[in-house]
Amino acid sequence: MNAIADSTHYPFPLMLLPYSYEALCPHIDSCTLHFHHDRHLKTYVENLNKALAPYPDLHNWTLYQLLTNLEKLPAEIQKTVKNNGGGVFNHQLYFDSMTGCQASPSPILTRAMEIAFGSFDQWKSKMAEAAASVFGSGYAWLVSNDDGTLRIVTTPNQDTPLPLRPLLLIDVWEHAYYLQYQNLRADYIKNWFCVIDWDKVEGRYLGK
Ligand code: MN3
Repeated sequence: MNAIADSTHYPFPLMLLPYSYEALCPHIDSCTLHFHHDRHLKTYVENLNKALAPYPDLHNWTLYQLLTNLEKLPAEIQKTVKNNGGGVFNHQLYFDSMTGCQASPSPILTRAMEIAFGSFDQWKSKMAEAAASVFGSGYAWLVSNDDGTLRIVTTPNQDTPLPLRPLLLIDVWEHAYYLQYQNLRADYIKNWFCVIDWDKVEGRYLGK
């Protein structure tokens, strides 16, 4: 699924995990995935649908449309849609950016990383640094600009980097790692690099 091109609208469904709860072990354990997907994401989906329920005019809007037109929404639901719609968007993309099958970036992506960051390893260390630097809850992202150049950004809370094109993100809210890693965010970040689904990242980069 490409979350950017996703055409789903109200009532937004709870996405299925694209792998088993054990698939990312030992890097991310099944208990963490159960709580993160079945409880945290589910709550964002429910709250988003609840906020939109009284507004039939918005029921055919996609998540992308809602999140990039927040100022056009009724004032009383703007914040709720930003937080919960962002929570749905970010988590769908996060879960859909991981795999239990080891892989590495393709030559196209590797080349784009070399241009933007010097090398794949330098991208890794800059991405890890960005993820570690998020104060409190938020995300570090790999995004592409309109001209195809790559950059790293961070966002607080459930903000998204839209309309920049998101390729990959790491969730550094404590709920993403605390059950398994407790306060050791750096260890979680280091292991997250082992479960990146590079096929999906490349698909987003190429606009598929
Ligand atoms: Mn999360």
